[in-house]
Amino acid sequence: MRARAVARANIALAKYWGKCDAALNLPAVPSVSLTLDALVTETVIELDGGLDHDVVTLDGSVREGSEAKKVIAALDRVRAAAGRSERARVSSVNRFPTASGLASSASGFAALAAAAARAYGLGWSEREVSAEARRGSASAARSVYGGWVELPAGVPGNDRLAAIPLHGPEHWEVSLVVAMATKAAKAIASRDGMKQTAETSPYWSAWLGCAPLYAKAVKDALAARDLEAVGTAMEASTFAMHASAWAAVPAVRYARGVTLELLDRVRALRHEGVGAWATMDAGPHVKVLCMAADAERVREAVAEVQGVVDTLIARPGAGVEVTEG
Ligand code: 2P0
Repeated sequence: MRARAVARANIALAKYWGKCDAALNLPAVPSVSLTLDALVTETVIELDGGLDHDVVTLDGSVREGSEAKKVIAALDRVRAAAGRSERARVSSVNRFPTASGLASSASGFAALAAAAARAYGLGWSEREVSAEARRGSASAARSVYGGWVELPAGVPGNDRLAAIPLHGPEHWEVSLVVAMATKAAKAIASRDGMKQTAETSPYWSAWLGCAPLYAKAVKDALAARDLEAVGTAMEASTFAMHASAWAAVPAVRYARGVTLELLDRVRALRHEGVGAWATMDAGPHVKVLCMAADAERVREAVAEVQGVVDTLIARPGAGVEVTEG
């Protein structure tokens, strides 16, 4: 059996940061995201009864040890659900338009869950694929669906948590302009950064208190297609997440000088009359939400900020697509 899946990255408008159950990888707070068209992972899985271990290839090179561990753990869960034991060859390629240092775990684990479920003959619904993707990486649960997606907070011990599609990609003509601040790998993995925040930051409980309010504000404003209200809640969620991380001991800080310059430029764009709002994830890049009609102007403005190494314009994208053979 051979299956191929294509999935796209997503960016959170209301941020996920921290877990309520690390063993089951359940998020402590709800998050709301937009799946993007521009950042694609393609994964092919082929079962091979002659193999005595899984062979994992990422971007053309075979990965072993810790790099393959989370992929093999996902295959083990799918095999257990299917009552099967054959090992597999997994080959995954990130078709990102640039060597951007942008996160690929969301698209990667969404494509892996969908391809593995199909290859092992499970007739899983999107909801079941999303729950499995969440075990690999919580943000991956959201990439199973296209467009605007919510991942509710988890309940400790409940492994069925999956993302919920809110609106399809056609809901709203927006763009997300990505300004890349470096092409280097991130300094602190998000999994480690959120753990350190939960364990040491005095602002952790404040984050747990405000994150659900921002997620609700984003959802309500999305339904009304109110860009200013979405952008305002998105920035509030972003800065609260990063503030909780900065206050960890030692600090978890992803922003660099260029990141702050970009935030200033986005605020200046608003003073110039362009509706543009910024978000950042577990890295120094800045992503700017704006109407599609303003995307090129926003891209030109952020590209001029000193230290920006590349830019791209992403649009709302589709959910996971899986084919056999
Ligand atoms: C998000 N991030 O909501 C947030 C905002 C980064 C900052 O989801 O531990 O790679 O694998 O569940 O999904 C990054 O965290 O973490 C992330 P795990 P994941 O998009």
